[in-house]
Amino acid sequence: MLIKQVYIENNSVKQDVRIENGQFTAIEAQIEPYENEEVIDADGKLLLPPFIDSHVHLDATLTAGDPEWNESGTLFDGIRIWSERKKTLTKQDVKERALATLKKQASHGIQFVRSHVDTTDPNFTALEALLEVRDEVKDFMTLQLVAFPQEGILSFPRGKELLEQAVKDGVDVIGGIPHFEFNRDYGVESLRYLVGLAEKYDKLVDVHCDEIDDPQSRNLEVLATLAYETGLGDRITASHTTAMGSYNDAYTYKLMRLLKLSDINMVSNPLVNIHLGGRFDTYPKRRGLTRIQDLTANGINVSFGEDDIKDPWYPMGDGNMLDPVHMGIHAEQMMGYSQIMNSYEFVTNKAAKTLHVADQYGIEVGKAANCLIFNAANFYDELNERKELLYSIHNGKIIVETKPAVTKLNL
Ligand code: 17E
Ligand code: FE2
Repeated sequence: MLIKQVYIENNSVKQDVRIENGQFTAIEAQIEPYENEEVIDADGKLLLPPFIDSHVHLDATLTAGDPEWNESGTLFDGIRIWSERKKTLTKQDVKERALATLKKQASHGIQFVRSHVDTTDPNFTALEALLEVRDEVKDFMTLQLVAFPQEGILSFPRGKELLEQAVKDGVDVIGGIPHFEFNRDYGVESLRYLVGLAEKYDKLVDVHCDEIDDPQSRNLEVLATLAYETGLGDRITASHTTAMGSYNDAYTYKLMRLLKLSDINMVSNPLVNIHLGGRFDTYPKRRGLTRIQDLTANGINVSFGEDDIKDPWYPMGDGNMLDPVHMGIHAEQMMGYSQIMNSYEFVTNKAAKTLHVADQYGIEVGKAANCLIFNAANFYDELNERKELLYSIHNGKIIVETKPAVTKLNL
């Protein structure tokens, strides 16, 4: 297959891209087609590596309103409502909802997903379902599963045992929720425990860390210290870290040094945290996000997740990574021209680093032919005008194709 005359990642010069046997085999200014080669004429269109959702909860997806709507809009009511819904889970229910969401995500150009799955359920219904789904979708989606102890490791009956069992059952990543543990000591002990498991079983780590508007919530410094001292470094990710939006500047300055030393990855979920954050404030009201701009300026890897798609925490969501990017650059005031232009990085290359798929990822000769072609010339236009995803190509195969609709104006 030959893709003609695309702008690769906002480059100002058009190039041709050849795909053979599922790999990129040539990227040059002009390539002549072979006889009978399939040619995609994409003159002046944007070519990007595929979208990655760094953080979503596929076990809860598409359950909004069941058994009740989250009217307060707090994280805590979300956890309470989910805890009720969890009692009625069946494997088929989880599989159907997760598959529907993954197909929706694929239709918007996502090819890699990291999903948390609640393991504070002694039946492991959602875990068993998602382990099967991971296998069933592998031809169009790389799905990583995080064992996520939603109700705590030390604060939930047999929490430690359940987490280790989930790891043995085959998750890819180990999670935690230190700010939700009963007390600070439990928070610290939970982090030591889960990082110990990651060393023992050779797994990645992704912790829901300090997702609360409380400047005293300081588990991130503990997790980063563990990342540094164990040498696990960028195998560890801190998700949410919204308390950082409430930390004072002196403390944050000191923390930044440790974050850099530790090489930890960070994930922000702008849609969900702008919605859940600041709920206990009247006015002034906090935005409830981590310091995306500061972290990025300090060279720390930050990627974005959608977090929720119609569930007890967030009633919206369509599986489209342009939504968190759009919200993120608004809420964090990252609207300089080059910031907008480069904002695709939060859901592509930076996310590939977080998921540890960077070696199989990117528009380079010799790599798997995974890419997206948009009906726009650059990412600024794409994000602003939401042009069609013309093609999503996965391992050299077209898995999504859109014919632009024609709108007629009778003015
Ligand atoms: N659970 C949690 O602790 N925090 C979240 N943002 C979601 C689930 C979606
Ligand atoms: Fe989350």
